[in-house]
Amino acid sequence: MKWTVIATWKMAAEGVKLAETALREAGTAEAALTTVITDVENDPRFHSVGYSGLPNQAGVVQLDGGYMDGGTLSVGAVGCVENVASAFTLAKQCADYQFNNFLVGEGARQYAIQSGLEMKKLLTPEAQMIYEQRKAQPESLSSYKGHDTVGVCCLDSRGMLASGTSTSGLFMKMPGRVGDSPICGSGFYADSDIGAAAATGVGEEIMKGCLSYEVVRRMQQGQEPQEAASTLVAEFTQKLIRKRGQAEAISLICVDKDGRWGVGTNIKFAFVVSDQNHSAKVYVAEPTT
Ligand code: SD4
Repeated sequence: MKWTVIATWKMAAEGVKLAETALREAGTAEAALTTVITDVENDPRFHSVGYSGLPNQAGVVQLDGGYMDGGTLSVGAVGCVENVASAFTLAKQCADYQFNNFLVGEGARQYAIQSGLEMKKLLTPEAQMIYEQRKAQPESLSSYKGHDTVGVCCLDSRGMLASGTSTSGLFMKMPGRVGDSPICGSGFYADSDIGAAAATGVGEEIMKGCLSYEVVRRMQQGQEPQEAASTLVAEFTQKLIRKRGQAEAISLICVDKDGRWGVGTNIKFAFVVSDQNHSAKVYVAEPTT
C-alpha cells in the first residue's frame, strides 16, 4: 500500500511519526492531517502555531487554519480566530457544508463553541514574555523571523489527497490580519486527480502568486512535483524582485497522486517526509533561486 505525508518544518516530525501507524493500516489522509497538525497545535514548545503561539500587536493570539479534501474539493478555513485549541479542526469542520466554508473572527469563535470544540487560553507566559521583549525593541514587522506555519499534504492508500494548515501568523501582525494559510489556493490546495500543496513563509508574498494552486496546476501539466515546486518558487521570487525590488520568505511543499513529492524554497527550509518505505525523515532544503 502506497502513501506519503509531507509536512513543513521539523516541529512536525513527531506528529508525522504518530500518523504513520494509521496510514499503514489504511488510515485516511484527513485523519493523518489531523494527527500531525493537532500534535503541533497542542505543543507549547512551538510559538508559531496554536497553543503558545505568539500574539499580534495588541497582545492577542489570533489563529488561521485551512483544510482541503482532494476527493470532493471541499474547503474549510478560519481566519483570526481566538481561543480555539485547534484552528485546523475548526477549519475542517467548516468543510462539511455547502456554504459558510470560511469563517473569521468572532463568528468563527462562536461556531467553535457551538460545535463543542475545545476552547483554550492560547497565550502562555513564555509567549507573553517574548511579546513584551519585542514590544520594548520594535523591529521591522515585515522581516521574517522563522515564524512557521505547519502545513501538511498527504496521499493515503486509497489514493485520496488532502492538504491543511494551522498558524498563529506573523508575530506582531496587525489585529485582524489574515495570512495565506487559510486561503485556498495560496496556503493550501488539494485535488486527488493531480496533487496537493501547502505553503509557509510570508503570507503577503505567497498570496500574490496563489502558489499552492499554481504548483498543482503545473503538476497537472506534466511537471514532476520537485521540478514544479522548485521552478515555481525560483521564478516567482525573481518576479517579486523584478517588480517590487525584494522578495520575502516563501517555501512550498507538494505531493502528487503517485506519492512523488517536491519542495521549493527561497530560504533554508526544513521539512519532514514519511512514506511506506521511510519513517519521518527530516530534510533541509536550500534556496532554489
Ligand atoms: C502567514 N504564512 O501568516 C504564514 C506565516 C508562516 O512560516 O508560514 N510562517 O503569513
